[in-house]
Amino acid sequence: MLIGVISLFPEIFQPFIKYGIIQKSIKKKLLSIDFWNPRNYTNNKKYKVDSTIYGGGGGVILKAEPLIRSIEQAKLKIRNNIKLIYLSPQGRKIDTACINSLLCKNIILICGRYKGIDERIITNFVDEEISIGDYILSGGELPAMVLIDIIVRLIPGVLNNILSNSTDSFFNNGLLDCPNYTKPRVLNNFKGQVPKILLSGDHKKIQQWRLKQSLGATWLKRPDLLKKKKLTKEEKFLFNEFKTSYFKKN
Ligand code: 4FM
Repeated sequence: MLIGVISLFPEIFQPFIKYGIIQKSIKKKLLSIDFWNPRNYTNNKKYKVDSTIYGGGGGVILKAEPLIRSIEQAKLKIRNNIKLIYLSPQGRKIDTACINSLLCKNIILICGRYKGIDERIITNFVDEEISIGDYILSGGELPAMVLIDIIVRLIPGVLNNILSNSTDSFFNNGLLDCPNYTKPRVLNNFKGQVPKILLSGDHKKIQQWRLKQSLGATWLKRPDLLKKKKLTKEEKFLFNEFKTSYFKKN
């Protein structure tokens, strides 16, 4: 997968792409990330990339021409199957469906700064405007890294342990992950020791316990997710067991 990033501050991405699974997938050639800085594609002597907004009211936005040239350069390198994405709070809130639609594509991400970008970029070039949530950040760089991180984990071959991804929150068929424990077996003076069942070696029982805890965690922490989910007979049974012991304890 090829990712092109159009940003005034490509340095912000450097620590992010130098570590962990992003770096690994670049090394394995499963992923390539390139940067285009609108500052290098200005049409004026002062390298100006921003200008005031027509109609007044203050603030500046990114000018169209340096962005258009950056997009053209990025497209020269990436060439085919490109989806052009602009990250902004006005975009469609990122969700599973929207992520899946990006998976088989090369993408170009436009990171805005200041008060945004000239609307004609969105009208003429952008395929999808995406938001990572209802809050205002100071630029599109963090949202771009969030999006890259989400996508990279889903590229086949990137996570060597395919199971660890499929049991993560939201891929565990719409339920939150169950609690997990590791060594040491006992942490003195702390609440919540390792449940005995996890040490039993009984895989069937362990799998049931995990499903029950997932149902319980989703019920307590994200009831909105549980409402969306249709439970199987077994899940209903385990969920009832969870609630019974929860109400007994509280
Ligand atoms: C975006 C600031 C463009 C300035 C932003 C410009 C955001 C979000 C966000 C900030 N992006 N989800 N929330 N961007 O806040 O995606 Cl020009």
